[in-house]
Amino acid sequence: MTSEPGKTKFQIDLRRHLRENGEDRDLTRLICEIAEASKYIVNSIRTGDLGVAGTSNLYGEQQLALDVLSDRILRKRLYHSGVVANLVSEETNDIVPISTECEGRYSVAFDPLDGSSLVDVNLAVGTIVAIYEGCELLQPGRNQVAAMYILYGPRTTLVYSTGRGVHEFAMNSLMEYTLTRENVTMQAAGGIYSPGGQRNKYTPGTEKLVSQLEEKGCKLRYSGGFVPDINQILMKGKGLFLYPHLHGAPKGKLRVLYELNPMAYLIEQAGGAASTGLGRILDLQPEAIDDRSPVFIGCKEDVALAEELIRTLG
Ligand code: AFP
Repeated sequence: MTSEPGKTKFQIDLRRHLRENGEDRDLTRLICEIAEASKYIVNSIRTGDLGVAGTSNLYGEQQLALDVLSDRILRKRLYHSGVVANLVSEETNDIVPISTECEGRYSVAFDPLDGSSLVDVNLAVGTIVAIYEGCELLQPGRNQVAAMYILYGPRTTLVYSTGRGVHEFAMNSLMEYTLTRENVTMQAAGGIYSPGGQRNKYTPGTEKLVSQLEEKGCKLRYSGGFVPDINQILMKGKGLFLYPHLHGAPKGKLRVLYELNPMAYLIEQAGGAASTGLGRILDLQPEAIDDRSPVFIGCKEDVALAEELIRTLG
């Protein structure tokens, strides 16, 4: 059977997918603007000097670190998109008002280049984005209207959800994002564990969890980049990532606004779960933009086991 031009799975681009999913025009625009920005970010990662912010390049020009550069690229796009009210970036950590109008606009929290220290050693990094309707950014993650990430690995992929499934796109040679996987779903329990934090700082509950996962034969897969680690779990449909509360760091390491909320939204959309160990990540009420939280995220049964052990053993 010959398929109608433009109808094959591989030819559905991001904008068309959003349109066919019946998404709001402005939200479509916002997601596509972020996708556009990522093309410049990937280009900087591939070709840019690995300079430290404030140093100059061969021509004596000021060089920017990749995370600072990525932040500027994304910020500029969002600023001129015409659909953003407020934004907050992990890079600057302050809420930037773009429009006084809240009605019909979106507020965006993003980490422009998560895991940026891994670029120097040529490991995968990513951009993570949380989108809310209106002006408020300090609200529970369950109120997100969309979340997405872009993974800069051997291939560049974009994963998004607007509450209607989780969909993956890959950047082709023309730098267009075309659909590769639609409605990604997760199984109930997994064979992978990604344990963040030093083990000698684990509490008894986490220690027991990790031992049980090891006894079950789970394989350790941890890259040090939140985006590739979550992407592996999401795309394989199995596994548990944890960055728990530690002795000396009761809130763990990862940030609620920029990292945990968007990833929790995507994982839940795919049928998984995300918990602090004591409750749902998406129900956290952030008090400050740089709030952190312990996290256990991935397959539902693995997260339930984590909650049981953290509740009983701490
Ligand atoms: P950086 O952005 O400082 O490199 O941190 C990356 C990150 O926030 C997240 O992407 C990883 O999952 C986590 O930290 C890794 O932390 P450890 O280096 O402590 O394993």
